[in-house]
Order: sequence, then structure tokens, then C-alpha cells
Amino acid sequence: PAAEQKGRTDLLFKLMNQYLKNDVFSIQKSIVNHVEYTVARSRFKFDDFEAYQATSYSVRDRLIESWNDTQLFFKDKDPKRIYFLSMEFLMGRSLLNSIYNLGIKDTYAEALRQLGFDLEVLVEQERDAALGNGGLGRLAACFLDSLATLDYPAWGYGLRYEYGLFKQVIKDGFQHERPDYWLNFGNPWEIERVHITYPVKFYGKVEETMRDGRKHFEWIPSEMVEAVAYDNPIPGFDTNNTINLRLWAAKPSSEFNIQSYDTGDYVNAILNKQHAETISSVLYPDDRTYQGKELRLKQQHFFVSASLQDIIRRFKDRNDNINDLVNKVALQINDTHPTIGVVELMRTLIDDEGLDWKTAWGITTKVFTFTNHSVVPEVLEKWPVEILGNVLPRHLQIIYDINFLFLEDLKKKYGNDYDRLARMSIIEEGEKKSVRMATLALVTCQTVNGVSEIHTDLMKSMLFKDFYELWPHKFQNKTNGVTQRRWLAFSNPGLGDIITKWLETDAWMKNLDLLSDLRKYVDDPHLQEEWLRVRRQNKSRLATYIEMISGVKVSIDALFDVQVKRIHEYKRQFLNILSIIHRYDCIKNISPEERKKVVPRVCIIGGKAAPGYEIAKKIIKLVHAVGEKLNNDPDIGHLLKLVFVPDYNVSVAELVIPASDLSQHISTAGNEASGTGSMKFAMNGCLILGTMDGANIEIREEIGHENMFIFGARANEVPKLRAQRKEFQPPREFRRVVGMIRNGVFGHQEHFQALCDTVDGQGEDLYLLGNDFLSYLEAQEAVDKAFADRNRWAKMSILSTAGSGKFSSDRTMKEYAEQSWDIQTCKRPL
Ligand code: 6GP
Repeated sequence: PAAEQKGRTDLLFKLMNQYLKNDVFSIQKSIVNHVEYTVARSRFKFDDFEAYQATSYSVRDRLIESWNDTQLFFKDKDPKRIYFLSMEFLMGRSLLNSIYNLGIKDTYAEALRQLGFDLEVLVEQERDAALGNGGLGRLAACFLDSLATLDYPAWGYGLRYEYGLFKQVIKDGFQHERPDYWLNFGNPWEIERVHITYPVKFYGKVEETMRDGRKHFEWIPSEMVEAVAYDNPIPGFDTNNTINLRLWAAKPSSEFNIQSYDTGDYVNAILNKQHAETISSVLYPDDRTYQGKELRLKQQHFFVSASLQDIIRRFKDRNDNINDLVNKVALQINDTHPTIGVVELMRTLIDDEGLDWKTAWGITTKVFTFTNHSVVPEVLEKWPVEILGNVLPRHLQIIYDINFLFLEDLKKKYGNDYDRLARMSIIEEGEKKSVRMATLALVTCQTVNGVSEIHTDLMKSMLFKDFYELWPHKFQNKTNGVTQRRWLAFSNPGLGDIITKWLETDAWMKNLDLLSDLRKYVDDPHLQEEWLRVRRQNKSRLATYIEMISGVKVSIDALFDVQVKRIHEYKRQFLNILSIIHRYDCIKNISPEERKKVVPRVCIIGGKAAPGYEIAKKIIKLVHAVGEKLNNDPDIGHLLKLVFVPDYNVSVAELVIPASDLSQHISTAGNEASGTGSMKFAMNGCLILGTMDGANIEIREEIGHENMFIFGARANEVPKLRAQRKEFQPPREFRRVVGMIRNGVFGHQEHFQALCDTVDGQGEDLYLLGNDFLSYLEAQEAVDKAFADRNRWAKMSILSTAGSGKFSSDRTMKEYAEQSWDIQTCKRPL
């Protein structure tokens, strides 16, 4: 057998003795092969989409090589790994990012050119993978890029939704939601692993028996669903490591309930089973409200249960002692959505592995770490006990046990301080009892972190105050970051080239702190010229796009003023619109002479509203109504335009961000946990108009107050201002613009009343638009003044980029690795 084995190895080596080659000819060959043999078209006749498919498959071959070798290397070294559990990964497109990261972008571009195709055109054929809502999901995607690039032994785990975030279609200015059939044309970036499947259990009952003199609980489920793995290779930049994002899809279980086929109603038995597959079919489109829907809980349990089974299987491949789990595995939960996994691990360790409670608890509480992504208590997830107990009966028991022991401990410390006990209990009492998932996470996780300094401070002083008093050591801050590869180097290559030229190195792509060296040249007129030239080219691209989608012609000499993000009252798109109306009103009422002094602006707003969020949808309609009016007003001309960019997503962001002069991050202070859009804009030399909220505060520390436009109430003033809402008289300017909407200047009078009520109704204006209005207008004036001075603006723009070094997700990932996960890098040699 040894000789046979060697013969086989020699043969395999002969068959595949090298990696795929990356010269132009080899790449062309692999593309054309895929045209013929994968896409099944003729090599003599294939269109852009087929060329995109074949190109992607050829890139995927290269990714698979790197993926396989990285995973073998990890397996061999068996380091402690980090598993990043998240309900959302907002990846966007993969083609360009992959070939850039693999270092083969130019060769691919040339190979395609010779074949008669334009890489830039092919890239546009790809559908966005929109398996996320906004900030939280996109952050997870940036983190994966950084983890791969930094050579950490990491995996992502999530759900393979068949329908990602809905597509936003605008009709007559109203948002309509359409399903995102992103998989309809196939997805070359994933690898289906038909043999990697795990059963996931639901419903049923728990039976109590005695085993070895100990109580034993057996969960007898009444539904079982199979989770099938889909692997998505994530290549690092400038490294041989490619990590994995494993997403689970639900398939009906083949073993469970076999007898139901034998009842004579074979067809209905199959139809009944089909509903199992719906678990992974659709992403919930609300990013900050949770309605306690059973399907959502099932999604959460489904993906964490499959992930944990997979993780434990991998652990056991190399380890015999389950107690070593703490040395080999770190589990990060992205917000509370995967928290049920903590309970699932307890259940597995006790019921399946036979550990006692104390040992299981010791392990569980050491492996999990938790990130919170919101500031306000209202958005914290809670599951009605009734639903949880029905779907996951054994889990509810365990939660009660955890809570019992926790409250006993609390009583020892605080005595019978029942108010405090009630506040801190995992179970919220009341008419309908519910399980507080954040509390469960706080009690069971090793650390908890906020995503910006102010957010972490607010967590400690407000949101989780009691817990901070109890366990100050658990609390950490990890200010968010974004990947400079996707968000600067690849989406703004012109600016990237200038940076590389002036810094005389492209090392900033892996060490963003180097950007600070740009400060040395900030006064150099050559740099300023080059800088502005590239920014103009980017604006011109965006102007073409705007004309295509809206028919509105915009001047690239105007200031491009952008607010793109999910539509929320707290993010205050309405405040932005009110100031645009104010500007319009001012221009209308000044003389032609004075108009000459006005700095022309193109205001761009984009973002999706959650389908059931009526006020947010009215805001979208208002943007259109105001745009309609002022874009067609001959008195205004090019001085002011307002356009709505529909279906804002990762790909649209890649176009918009490099072309923006000013971007707005104007949430009411104390409401935005961090904000990551601001970081992408700042990196690209766009100036920020913002409040002292979230990461803006730290951006200001880095970039300098003088290079940003900051306004509005501070977070510590907000509670008082809110309390005084009833007595507050908004300024005349504010009342005037709201009045214009109410009086039908923009039509749809009836439709907008409810929106206006939110800011000037009795005791309303929760987000303090009226309070901040004047200081916002002042900041806007400062913007105009700065923009009118070309050199000054160029300088501020360069300094924005120069000050962005801190906001790389590489920095964030290093902090997690060192302070939360305790993991080391594991770099595969070539
Ligand atoms: C968002 C926060 O709103 C945003 O401020 C932050 O930058 C981002 O998370 C990443 O940390 N939160 C969500 O998207 C969310 O769903 C539950 O929170």
C-alpha cells in the first residue's frame, strides 16, 4: 500500500504540479475555457455578461487554490481561531476586489482587452451581494477583508439569504420595494458544499431523565431543517492567505419525519416540508427595529447552531479534550442577533457532551465576545418568552437557569435591591415576559464593546450602566474602521495613485497611518492641482450617472453635497432638506446681482427606508418633491440642484464617495453609535459636515476642527433640550421652511403633514431639528465660504485624507485580536 500511495501521489503531482499561471496568455486561456466549458457558450461568440461569468470563474479558480492552501495550513498549525458570527455581511461586488487583492488586476484588464472586452464594463455586470442592511453588515464585510489581509486565522459565519436587501424603485417620488433576485443568474463567488450539512432542531419538548445519577435533559424536536454550507473565499491583500465566509442555506432534512411520506398523501408531505427552506430565504429589512417575529428567531438559531456544530467538529479533528476549546476558539457575536448561540453552546456542552453545568459555563463564558451597535435602549432585541419557549424549549430552560444563578449572585452583592434586580434580570417581567438578548450577552460574554469612544461611554453611563458598575473590566471600546483597499485604493484609483506618488510608496494600503505624511506637501501647488484634477474626473463620472438616472444635468463646478445612508429620523435627512429649502428660498429672494455670489451646489441624497417606516418614506417623497420644484425653477438654474440617488448600495457608494466634496453626518448627538460612511468620505478627501456624534468626534481629533464643519447640540445637552421641548420656540427661519411644506409649495400638502408634525407638533421634535437649525445654517455658510477659496478647499481636502489613518479596519481588527480574542497571525508561506 505504501508504494501504491506513493505512485498515486506522484501521479497527482504530475497532473497538477504548479499553481495556475498569471501571465496574460494563461489568464486568457482560462477565461476562454470557462466560456466553453462552464458557461457553455462558443469561444467565438459571447457577450459581456458571459465574459463576466467566465472571468469570474477563472478568478475563482485562483481563489480556490489559495483558499485550499490556507485552510490546509491553518489545519496543520491549528492556531486559536476567531469565528465572526453575523446575521449580515454586506459584501457588494467581488470581481474587482478579488483581482486587486490577488495582485492580478492589470493582467486581467490586459487579457480582457486583447479579447475585445473592457474590464470596467464587465465589472458592472455583477450583482451586489446585499446580505445586509447598512452599517452593521458593511462593517462585517470590511472586517473580513482586514482579517484576511492581516493573516489572522479567521472565519465568518452567516446566512445565505436568497433575497438580500430589497431593491428600491422610485415611482412618482415614492419608494417601492422589489425583491432582490441576486442569485437568479448564478453566483460564481460561492462554492456549494453539498456534503457539509448539519441538522438544526426546532420546537418539540424536553424530556427529563436520570443518567449516571444526574438529571439529563433530552430535547425531542418536532422540526428538523438541514443547513448546507456555501463557502465564499475572502482573499487578503498582498498576502497568500484567503479566508472563508461560510454561509448557511436551509434545505429540508432528508432523515427527519420519514413516516410522514407514508400516510398516502405523498405530494402534500413534500409541499409541507418545503417551508423549511424559507428559513434562509429573506433578510429582514429593518435595521433598528425588531418585531419579535418567529422566523427571525429561527434564522438566528439556524445559523448559529449550524456554525457551532461545524466549529466543534473542526475542533475535534485536532483536539480530544473539550476543555481546550477556550484555547482554540474565539466566538465574536455581531450585535445581539447571534446571542442564542451562547445558549446553544451551553446546551451542546451539557446535553450532548455530558459536561456538568459549571464546566460548561466556564467554557462558554470564556469563548464569546459581544459587540453592541446601537445607543438607544429601544432598539435592543427582546424575545417574547412565549415564542422562544415554543421554538427552542430547551434553550428557554437554560436561559432561566442562567438567570436564576445570576440573580442569586446579584443578591449576594446588592441584597434585596429589587429595582436593580428587575433592571438587570435577563427576563423582563410585565404583561408579556421577554428575554433581553443584550442582557443575556452581557452576562455570558467575556467582553462587550462599543464602536466609538462616545458610544462606549454612553454604554457605560446609560445603556448598560448597572452592568458597568458590576463588571467594569468587561467593557472595552473598539472604534470602527473601514477597509482602505475597497474604499480608497480600488474605488478611487486616481487618488490612490497620487497618494502613492507623493508618499513614494503604496504601503499605505496596508498601513493607513502613513497617510499622515501627506501633510508635508499640503501647500504644494502641484499636489493641490493633481488632487483637484482627479476629484473633478470623479465628479464628472458621477454627473453622467446622475443625468442617466434622473435626467438632471449638474455642473461639476458646483459643490457636490452628499448625504447617503439608511433613512432614519435620527440621521436627520429631514434637517438637510429643510436647509435646502431655506437655500432655495434665499436665492429666490435676492437680486440677480447677489445671485452671482452664490456658491452653486448639487445636493445628493440617497438611502433606503425600511418598508414599514412611514415617516422615512415620506422623507424620500419630500426629497423628490423639493427636487422637482427647484430643479425646474429658471430663477435658480445651476445654483442649486437636488437629486435622489435610487437604490443606494455598496456599488453606488463606490461611485458616489470619491466624487463628493462635502458629506453630511448630522445625527442628533448621542444617537449614532459610530457611523462608518464618514470614514470612507474623509479618506477620499471629502469634507465632513457633522454633529459631535459617533465617530465624528474622533475624526475631528484626527483631522482637526478647522478642517471639518461641526455644529449642533452636544450629546450631554440633548437630554435637557429634549425635556424642554414643550417650551421651546423654534427659530423663525425654521418655522418658515416647515410652513412652506405645510402650505403646499412643493405639492402633496396632505401627504407631508404627518412629517411636519414630527418637528413642530406639540412637544415633538424628538431629534431636535428646530434646536440645531440655526447652527446648521451657520455651518453651511462656512462651507460655502471655504469652497469659494479653491486653495483652501484643496488643502482641507488633502488634510482630511491625511488625518484618516486611524479609521482603517486593520487597526480595529488588531485591537480585537489583541484585546478581545487573544489570537495570533498565521501567515501561509508561498
Ligand atoms: C449601526 C450603527 O447605527 C452605526 O452607527 C454603526 O456605525 C454601525 O452599526 C457599525 O457599527 N447599527 C446597525 O446597523 C444596526 O443594525 C443594531 O444596529
